Amino acid sequence: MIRTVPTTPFTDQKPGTSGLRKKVTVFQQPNYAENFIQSVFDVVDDKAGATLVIGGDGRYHNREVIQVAVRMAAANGFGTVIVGQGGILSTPAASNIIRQYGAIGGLILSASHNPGGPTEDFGIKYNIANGGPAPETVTDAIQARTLDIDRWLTVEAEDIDLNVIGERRVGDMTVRVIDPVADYAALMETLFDFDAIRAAIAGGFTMAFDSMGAVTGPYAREILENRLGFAAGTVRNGEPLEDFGGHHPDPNLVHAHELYELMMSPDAPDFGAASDGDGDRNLIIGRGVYVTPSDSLAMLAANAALAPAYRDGLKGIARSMPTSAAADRVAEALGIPMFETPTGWKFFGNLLDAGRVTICGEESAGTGSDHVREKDGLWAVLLWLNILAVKRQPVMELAREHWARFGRNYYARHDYEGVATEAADGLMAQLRASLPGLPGRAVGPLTVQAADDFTYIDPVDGSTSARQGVRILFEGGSRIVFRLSGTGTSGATLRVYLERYEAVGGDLLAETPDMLVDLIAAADSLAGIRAHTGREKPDVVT
Ligand code: G16
Repeated sequence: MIRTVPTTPFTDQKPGTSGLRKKVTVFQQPNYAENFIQSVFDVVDDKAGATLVIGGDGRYHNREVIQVAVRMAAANGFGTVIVGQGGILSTPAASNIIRQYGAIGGLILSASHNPGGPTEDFGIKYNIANGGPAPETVTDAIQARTLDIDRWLTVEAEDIDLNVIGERRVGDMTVRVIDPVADYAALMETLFDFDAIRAAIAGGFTMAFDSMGAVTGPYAREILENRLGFAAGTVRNGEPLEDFGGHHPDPNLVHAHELYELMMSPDAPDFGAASDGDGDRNLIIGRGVYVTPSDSLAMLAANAALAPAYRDGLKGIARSMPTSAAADRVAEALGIPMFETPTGWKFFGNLLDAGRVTICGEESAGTGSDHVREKDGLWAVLLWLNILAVKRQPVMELAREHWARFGRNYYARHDYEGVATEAADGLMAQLRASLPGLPGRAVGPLTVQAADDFTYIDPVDGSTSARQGVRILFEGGSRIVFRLSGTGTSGATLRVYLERYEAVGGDLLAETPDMLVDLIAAADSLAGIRAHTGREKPDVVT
């Protein structure tokens, strides 16, 4: 029996860079999650009898919302819901399952790298039939619906047992609880040379993988320890916990500092990696060398042909605008197209579907390929392992050879978190207003060559996305980008992206902070960061 529950709109349900993210307490308000889920269902065409995937990163409130969503899916006419055992599906695994089982879409319950727990963050994201995040046309329609919604639909039914694999009925709908890992692990075996990696391990190659108490634990244990044969204990913090063990599951040098310290110590294994809350981000650290996400994209692209899936070469590479131009030089050398998109994986979907790119990456620790339509943390780790196993080279040597061939894009991102929204908006407004007068202006030893607010015109469907970040380009190839994060849940986060290119023959082995001193000073002088935010230094440097 379908029950219609009257409701009134919430005005704060605009999806951000990656779905709707709020504090758990916001999602716990009566009707809050229900309104958003119903708004999604109201904009999905052809759902009668269709398959929907539901899964999440296991954070606090995951199971409750899954039960609500299952009942609502039954009332909205879906034929089948596929859900991961325990309510678990990493974001890339969910993307794969949507594609593999021909689902119409999926609800991914995650706030990604944001902390979890009763007072922390929760999120809901809708992915479409290609397995990728809903594009802006869809998220705009969802938001519009949240503003005039007046009812949501559900059925009277008991909670389903999420812990037991198998089929159940909820109303007229079938619910399949599946092993969250099996299909994903099988896909990885088709992409990479597992035998080459096994041979390297047999030859003494070691690694440490930090799951950060989040969703990748079961995936990493199965693939790295069970299938590849890394020693037990290679996967650390491998149990998905509702509060991630109190950690911030963001794989960067601040939050994964234990791994970083290990990799810089004399006891370091050959390779270190970490993944985030929902398994789509990655951190790569070689013995004694941190690889920035932008460099990782470039190095993976340059060597991808060593993995079976990419043996025939890449069709093209895409990166988000704030990501460094390191990959651009690889694309040029390979003679393939390079695309620059706004921040947000959803912007890669059209390029991947149209077969114009094979590999994509972002400075925010996301890399992936056309095997799914999400960034994929373990995929990046496995491609690194495949490359290192074939080349039989330490990360440090591979990185040095790469820079010697292509030059080096020194890069850092400075985050100012929890800034008052008005202060952050004021800073961006003043910066935007100053753009026309900047070209030609000297800032310390630097001279502005060009300055704009990035606008993207999608080469596949022609859609335009404006105001995607302020770019200030200097003579000589250095660059500063300013934008406000679209994934935070309290106040605003100002992101300042700093990049300096050092050509072949230049100073390729310097310390990054030393190389960025002039740019850091220029960022403050151009944007008045201290004056607007009252902050003396960034909260996080990655
Ligand atoms: C999301 C998006 C990414 C984006 C990142 C940072 O990642 O999927 O494409 O680069 O947010 O966005 P922002 O700078 O707006 O905070 P995730 O891992 O949080 O889903």
